[in-house]
Amino acid sequence: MTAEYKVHGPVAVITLANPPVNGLGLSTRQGIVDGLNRANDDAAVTSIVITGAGGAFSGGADIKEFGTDKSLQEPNLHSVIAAVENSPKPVVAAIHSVCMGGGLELALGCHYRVAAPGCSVALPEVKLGILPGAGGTQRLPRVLGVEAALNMIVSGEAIKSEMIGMLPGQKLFDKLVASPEELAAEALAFAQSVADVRPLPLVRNLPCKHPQGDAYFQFARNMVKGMSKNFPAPAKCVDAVEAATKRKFADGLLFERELFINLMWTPESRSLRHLFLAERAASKIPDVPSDTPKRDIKAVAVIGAGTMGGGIAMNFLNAGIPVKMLEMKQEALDRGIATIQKNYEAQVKKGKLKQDKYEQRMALLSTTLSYDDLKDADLVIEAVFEEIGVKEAVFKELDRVMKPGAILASNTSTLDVNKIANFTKRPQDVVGLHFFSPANVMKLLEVVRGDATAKDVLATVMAIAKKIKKTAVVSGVCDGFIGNRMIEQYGRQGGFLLDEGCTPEQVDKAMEKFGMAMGPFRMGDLAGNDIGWAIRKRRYTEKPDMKYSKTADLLCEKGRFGQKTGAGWYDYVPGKRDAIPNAEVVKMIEDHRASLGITPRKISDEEIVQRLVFALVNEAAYILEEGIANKASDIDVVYIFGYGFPVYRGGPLNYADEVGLFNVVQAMNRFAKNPLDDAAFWKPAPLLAKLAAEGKTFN
Ligand code: 3H9
Repeated sequence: MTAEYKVHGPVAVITLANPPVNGLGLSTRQGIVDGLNRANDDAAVTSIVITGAGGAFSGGADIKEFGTDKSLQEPNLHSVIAAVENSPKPVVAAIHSVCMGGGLELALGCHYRVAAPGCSVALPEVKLGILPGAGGTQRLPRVLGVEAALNMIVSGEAIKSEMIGMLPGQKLFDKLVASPEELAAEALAFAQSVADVRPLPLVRNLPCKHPQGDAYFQFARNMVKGMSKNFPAPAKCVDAVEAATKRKFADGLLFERELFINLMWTPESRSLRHLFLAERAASKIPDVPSDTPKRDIKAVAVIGAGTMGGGIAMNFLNAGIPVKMLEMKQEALDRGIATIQKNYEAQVKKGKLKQDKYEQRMALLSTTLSYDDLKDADLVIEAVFEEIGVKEAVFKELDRVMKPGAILASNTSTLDVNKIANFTKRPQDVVGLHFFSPANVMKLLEVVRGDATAKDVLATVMAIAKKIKKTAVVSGVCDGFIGNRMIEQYGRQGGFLLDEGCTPEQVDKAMEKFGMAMGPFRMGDLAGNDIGWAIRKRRYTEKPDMKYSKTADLLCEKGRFGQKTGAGWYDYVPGKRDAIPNAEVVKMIEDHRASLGITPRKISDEEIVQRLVFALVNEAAYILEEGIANKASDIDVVYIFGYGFPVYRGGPLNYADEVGLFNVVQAMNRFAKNPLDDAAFWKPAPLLAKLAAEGKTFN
């Protein structure tokens, strides 16, 4: 049982004890009901307190139980809350730390609520693609007022307990104690003080009205519609809260239940739930236990003050960690510092950063032209030119100067981390930290594990990633690691689509309609088409049989490298990022197509999306099979946080699972028959073929 029962004088205390966040799984729910029964059967008990052990009152329904039989088994959360409401003895929720989702709904079912300050209070279900399904949409408006409650429900954002609930007219908390340490004693005292109150107060009996209901809900609906394209849950939250103002409580509850169940079955909710667990699972490395000792990271050094180096440095400054930046020339350092200042000043201007915080961050930044000055750093990250000879020189210098035990990291996006590690006499201390550009903005960090990388180095960089608010995923060593290795195949398919009849604009629009932040050609223009060109030139000698479209090479031969040259697949106006289609580029593609004797055909958006996404999926299957990624969900995390894959599709492998792997393989077999495509490429990776044949999924 994951709820404890103890009696303190006349008060029974039921303590949820289901770590890490007291999720309301089956055995916890059963524990609450058993505790209530015991307390009500015990003549010596006059009132009951429900609280949570450890660092939470409750994080809500147990997300890991969703979709399993346990989530359906009695007592479900509705029955638990009904048991609380119907308890003949008063039930007091003693709330602290985290009170979210079903946890808050449970508290709202209690007769009284005593809260500690600093507690994060939220109904965050909308972030999982659902809505509060145990009365939250019906009870919260009754204690907070309709508008405040709807804002909380639609945004899912947490508010600190001291900021809500005690304002005039609000009845979320009956008492806010002075400090978390006092909660237990105060809740016991409160419970005794209400022992004789009858009838017991119930939130459901409070009125729920909005003075201009119709106009307000119309306004709310319009707002939500504009902000939540592709996400069905927010609009349903509005419907449910409106029902609270217009229907009897019991009817509103039924309506909420119906909406909750319908949302639970949507692919969007499945994807968001998958992503919630995937993001947390990414930090777990199978052979690196969570209690692996970590090295202390108090000071960081960054080699290179270019866009990447500067962005990397900002992450650490933001987290309060001092950074020393090294460059070869003072002018380069000055330029780097100026860029960092400019970025921070833009944030200050927008009101996102306070002036004093900006000054504190800049005070943590220092510079040097000498490697010897870096020797005391605990972690050094190299962000220099992507050429193995340059990396060799840097790592030999680092090996010479850095103190023993310092972690030496490379920000390489393609080079062999094992080779880089072997430039030093301490390969166990070397790791890849592949930040994505702009490094101060993008959430993804690929942590590249070399053959010799020590486990405590991995544990340390995963922890530091969390500290600088990155989502880290571990990749083995291979060309392009997880993300760029897959994107190469995506780019190849994009090229074939141009040869066969598409324009860059058509492909980009189809992918953007699918939900990608940017289509492949706009993305190429942003990253720089010369990067792909350099890789292809290498491939032409390494893999002469691999088929490529030549259009991207022709584009680069014209010097159209993308946004940085003002021209790529599209034209760009200086200072703006809008992609303007260019007739010459379209003509270049048409001429090339004609030179190959290809008659263009009309290609549907569906085919475009399938070819590009399944290209990612097949390469991902090889990556999994080779052990480059530890698990399928890691690959989904890489694509969501690093490549703008739509969140509501849960990543390429989750999407493939949703489509059905049998259907994916069928489509690939069809594509293989296209003489203008690459039949060898569409041969399903053995893992994909096996899963499809067995009717299984990646995740
Ligand atoms: C709901 O309640 C539905 C009801 O309305 C209706 C039902 C009928 N369940 O984020 P962290 C785990 S829907 C199970 O790294 P933090 C998490 O997986 C639910 N597990 O820590 C991780 O496990 P592990 C509505 C949960 O301190 C560990 O806790 N509730 C749950 O940065 C630490 O998580 C939510 O949506 C859960 N509900 O943040 C709350 N929550 O160590 C979502 C967390 O094995 N949760 N875990 O990887 C959060 O927002 C944050 O996790 C929280 C802690 C603020 C609680």
